[in-house]
Amino acid sequence: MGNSRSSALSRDVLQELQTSTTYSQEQLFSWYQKFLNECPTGRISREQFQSIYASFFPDADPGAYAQHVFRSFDADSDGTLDFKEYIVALHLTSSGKTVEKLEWAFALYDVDRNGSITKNEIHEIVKSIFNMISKEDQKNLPDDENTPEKRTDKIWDFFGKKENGKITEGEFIQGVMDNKHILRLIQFDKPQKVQEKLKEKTQ
Ligand SMILES: [Ca+2]
Ligand SMILES: [Ca+2]
Repeated sequence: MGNSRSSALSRDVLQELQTSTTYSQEQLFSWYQKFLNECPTGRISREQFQSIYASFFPDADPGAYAQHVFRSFDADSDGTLDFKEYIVALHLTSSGKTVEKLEWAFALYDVDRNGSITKNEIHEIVKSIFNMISKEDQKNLPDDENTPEKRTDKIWDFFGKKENGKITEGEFIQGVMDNKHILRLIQFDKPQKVQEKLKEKTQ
């Protein structure tokens, strides 16, 4: 199991998490112990993260989407999720405020992390979402959003940008807050369920 360095939760991290989430010190301590039981190294690798997704989508191909979600949680881009990143992710996707969730959605769609979203980036994420929707369910989607291309066009048109334009974080958050249809188009509810499962596992 972990050595002394990985088995103690540092005061700094604890304080930061108490400030940035609504979790109590007791909750954080108890999650940390469980996190270490599941991940003795104190870090979740991209492969572990993807395999969790794969286990929830046995009939689909969640690989690409899982990669994007992982990137959006890996705040320091070191290729692993440490306890802090993991708790921030849980908080965002479960109990976070709408605006925080949209900040996270923006990070998910900003594939190259340059602070704005292009139409190509929307297409990339929407494609990965479609890989997780069964062919059967795809048939039930409205005509103007039943392919990744159509859905991308619909989202892009809503923001009123030129084909090669960019959406800033502020525009993205305000736009989605103003229009619930766009919220539905940019998200996929099953990853939410995965997050809840992850949370159950650590509670
Ligand atoms: Ca990291
Ligand atoms: Ca970008």
